[in-house]
Amino acid sequence: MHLRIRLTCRKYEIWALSIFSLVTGLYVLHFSIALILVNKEVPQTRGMLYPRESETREVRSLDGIWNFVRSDQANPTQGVRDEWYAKELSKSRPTIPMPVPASYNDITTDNLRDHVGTVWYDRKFFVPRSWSKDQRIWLRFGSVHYEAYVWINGQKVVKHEMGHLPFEAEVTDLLSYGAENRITVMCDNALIQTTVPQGRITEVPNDGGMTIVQSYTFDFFNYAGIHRSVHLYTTPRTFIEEVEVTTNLSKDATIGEVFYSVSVNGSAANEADNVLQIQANLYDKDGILVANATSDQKLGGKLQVNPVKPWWPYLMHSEPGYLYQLEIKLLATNDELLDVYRLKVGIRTLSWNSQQFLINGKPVYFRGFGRHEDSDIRGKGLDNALMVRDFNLLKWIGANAYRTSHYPYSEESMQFADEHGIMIIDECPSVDTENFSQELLGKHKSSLEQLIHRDRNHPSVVMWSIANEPRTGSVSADSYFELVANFTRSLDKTRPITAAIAVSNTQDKAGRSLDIISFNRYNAWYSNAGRLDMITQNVIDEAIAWNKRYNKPIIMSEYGADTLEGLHMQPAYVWSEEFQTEVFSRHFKAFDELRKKGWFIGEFVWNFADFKTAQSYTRVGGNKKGVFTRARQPKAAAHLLRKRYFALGRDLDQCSFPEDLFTYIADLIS
Ligand code: BDP
Repeated sequence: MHLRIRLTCRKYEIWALSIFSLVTGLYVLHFSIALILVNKEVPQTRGMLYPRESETREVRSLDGIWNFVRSDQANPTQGVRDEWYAKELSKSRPTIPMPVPASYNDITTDNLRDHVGTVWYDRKFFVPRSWSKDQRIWLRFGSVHYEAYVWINGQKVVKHEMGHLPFEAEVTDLLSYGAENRITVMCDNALIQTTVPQGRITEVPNDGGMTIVQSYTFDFFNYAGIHRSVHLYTTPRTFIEEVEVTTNLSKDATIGEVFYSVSVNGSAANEADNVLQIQANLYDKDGILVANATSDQKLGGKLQVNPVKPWWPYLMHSEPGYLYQLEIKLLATNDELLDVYRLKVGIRTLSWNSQQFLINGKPVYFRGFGRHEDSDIRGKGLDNALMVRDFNLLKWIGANAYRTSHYPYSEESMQFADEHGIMIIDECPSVDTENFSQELLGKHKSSLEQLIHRDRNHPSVVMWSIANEPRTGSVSADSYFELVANFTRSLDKTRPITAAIAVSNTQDKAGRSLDIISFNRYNAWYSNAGRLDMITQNVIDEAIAWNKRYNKPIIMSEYGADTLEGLHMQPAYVWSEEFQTEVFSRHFKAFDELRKKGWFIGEFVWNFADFKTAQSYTRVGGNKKGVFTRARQPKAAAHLLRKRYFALGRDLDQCSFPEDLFTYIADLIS
């Protein structure tokens, strides 16, 4: 039997055998010819507010060292069949220690890195006796890549497909209180043609017979595992389940408005004679109450702040990233306090037209990066030290934006971007999208639904990116992206939609459905390698062509050159630090020409830092297009880029130069 079918059966078997009874069907090969796509509903996420402590809520981390087992590649469903979740993993198989959060791939010294299929994690934890009292307990994962199955004390809890996005389930009735409990997670890294992102699994001959190989066209390593924190948290029986916030500013930007709407979950919400109320209090950075309101019956309302401090991006204002704290109190009829949840709110407006993108009425010129969540050893695992270092570098270099290429980044980094005034183009995990199918469309839409549900309250999120380098030249791409874009718009009308496109502007079929056109191009690298004299005019011509075709604002969302730190060659030669510096400089010339046209609104270097990819003869230990090394140290081009980003900041937004921007050379040069 062909492996794809065998794997299909195996996967099918997992679902059929599993206590989840989630029989979702076979892997299907899809051909994009004459595809008729139907706009079906997608499941809506509920709840999942970031876990925060308050006087009514407790949060407990389950991060730490877990026990880990890898399944046999040829037998990925064995653990489900043999019910490994029913007892400690170590009773079924020898376990090894595995850190959480982290990718598992680079932790061991054997070939776990290239494992395809399922792996298992478990750990024990105590639940205090006090938690048994009249409240609800939730288990929440920041992200598990790609698919997760979770059990508590051997009982099914939740299944979630799609990495980089949170999921949770109530576990109140599954826990033992004042006693030890066990959590078991099975994680599957297999990507196929109907996962987001797509991949392939094939069976190929090797020296030992046959082996299973995972392949994908996207250019970053398919790290897997429990990538972000695992939390247990408590809520009252009736609790604040959702908070949605939008903001507005008066024309002169002196008065701010915060619109909030709240959903409540719990029995008290359903009792006819119990009129729940929301008390909303808004505090400024010094903790001073600046606005408050008590909703009358409706679970929502408006707060007015006068005078307001709007949220501004870094280097566009002397006090960027200004955040208020919104306190939401849920009260019962008798004024009994049921629940309290607090979140940060930035007050700002976004608008766009065929030429510009504006924040608080001021045109924005993006100067930023495409990035990756990637580092040595921990792979894509959340790492606060790395996150803070990255933000320090972003600010050092004078960037005001980045794109979460090519998947949603951690919630902690979104909060950090809010605080620091870094604008985010928030990308869903659809990368190199092809072989468009109804099933893929459903999952693609679901990825956007989950992303928007998670990130809609972040002032830093200024745009949604619905794909990176989709194959938008095909006929089916036309209706596919129209459906994806319209769906995104139906969820959020306050932000524009883009996609980073790599097909030529004459072939593209997605641009008509977008608000802002972003294009990726590697002049002097993938085309005309080494030809520094073939960059500037090509970039100008292509940007003009995109604008002519769609009459929309244009961003260059990727450009760059692989660069081996420490390799110096004069005259510049590919892979050298001189070459990267020259490539940047030739692009800057093009960007300055384009800026004069009024509709060119941003430049994003590829990439912020070097990152790991699948093995290939074009990659030396990974993709080296970083302006910083993987260890987050600057390459020569970083110093050039820094001068440009601050020069743009001063010219466009009147920011001041850092004292060390220019190195003293001689009195003669000013
Ligand atoms: C672009 C992709 C990006 C790659 C980059 C490259 O969007 O993910 O890493 O090329 O090849 O096409 O460096």
